Amino acid sequence: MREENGLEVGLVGKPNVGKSTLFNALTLLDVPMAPYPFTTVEPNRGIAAIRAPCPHPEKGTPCTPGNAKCVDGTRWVPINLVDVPGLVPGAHEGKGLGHKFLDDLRVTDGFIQVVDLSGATDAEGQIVAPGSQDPAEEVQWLEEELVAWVVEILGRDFIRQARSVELEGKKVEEFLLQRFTGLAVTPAAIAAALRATPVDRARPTHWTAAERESLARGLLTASKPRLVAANKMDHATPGLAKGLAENVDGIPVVATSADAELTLRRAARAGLVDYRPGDPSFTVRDPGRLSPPQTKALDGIRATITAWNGTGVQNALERMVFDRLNQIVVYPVEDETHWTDGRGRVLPDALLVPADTPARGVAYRVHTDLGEGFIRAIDGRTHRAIGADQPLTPNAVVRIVSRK
Ligand SMILES: Nc1nc2c(ncn2[C@@H]2O[C@H](COP(=O)(O)OP(=O)(O)O)[C@@H](O)[C@H]2O)c(=O)[nH]1
Ligand SMILES: [Mg+2]
Repeated sequence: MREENGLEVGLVGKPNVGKSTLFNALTLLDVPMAPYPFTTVEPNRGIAAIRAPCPHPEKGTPCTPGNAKCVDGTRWVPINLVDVPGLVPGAHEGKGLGHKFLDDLRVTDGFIQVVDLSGATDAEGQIVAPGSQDPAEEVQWLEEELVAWVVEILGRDFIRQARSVELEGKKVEEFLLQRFTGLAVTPAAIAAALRATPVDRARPTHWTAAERESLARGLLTASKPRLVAANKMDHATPGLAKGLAENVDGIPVVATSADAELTLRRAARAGLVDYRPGDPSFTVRDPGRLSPPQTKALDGIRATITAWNGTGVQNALERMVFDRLNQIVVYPVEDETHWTDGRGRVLPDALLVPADTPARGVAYRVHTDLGEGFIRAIDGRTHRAIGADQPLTPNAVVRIVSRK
């Protein structure tokens, strides 16, 4: 079940921090959850959604969504989410679910690292005294695992390969791109890594171990954007939240309660509460229908989300997609006046694309033929032409004019 051409975001972290709970909340799919390590042995894939304002109120006509449903003027745009279990110290050496873990990570566009803000799980996910573990260390520790992994890939048969680069006068960019094809690394990420670590491009055999490590770090930063979900905020140990603050080593942090979000989404589905993901509050429909334990659970959740201004879960996913993966939503149409497709459907598609995608690239995403025959795009609001190389603005309504 993969949304075609869609983004894929991974959920990563040591066992027992709440990855599967977060996954279930964001997808409302049921996968096993239990307070012990490795409940989730197979990676779980599902569809989550991020919110974008729907342009339909500007037209004053209802929309006819295809891929992304519209609720009161908000579109819910699907993305792929994968729950990646198996991170333990030494994962890059095959510990825990080591290589499987790294394999799942390879294809993601970026990931959310879930850490335990209660500080009550050790590196293997065993329950320990609250506050005895520092979640900021988990972030550094994952970074080191990933760097070790990339260094290892870079180092495979390195000297022989590097020598052939030198003999054949091959471009080092090409060499690195080939090396990391499996890692979903783009030429732009390689260029960024090479800017950050100015190695001698003509002589890779001379690269020092420190240079290779620094290159690996740069590649990771550029190709796997990350966000930290500081989970179990409902049981946060005071002080730990401060240690994470707004970011840890430059990686933004969002406090979450996956547990509260899952309960609220389930209660909403059961018709017990009115709650929309991302809302800072909820209302109970009929307090008389709730059992005493339900009332107690919802009271607890209310206290948490009042203190933290929501569960943070939807917000974390959206910051990942919009801020870290730098995506925008655009609405391709065939008729720039009525904002319809060929069958008269209003704003049928909401498309997620990287913000710097030129208009022609957006055309390719709609259909290869549209990209190949691209003449120009037309802005559905201003009716001005948009050139092939011009990026679109967030929430653009756009018609692609094509020869094909
Ligand atoms: N207090 C609290 N517990 C949570 C939260 N999210 C998950 N948990 C609990 O943490 C335990 C491990 O959760 P799970 O999702 O299986 O963790 P995973 O191993 O990382 O997939 C379960 O008992 C969850 O109910 C949360 O936000 N707050
Ligand atoms: Mg799990």
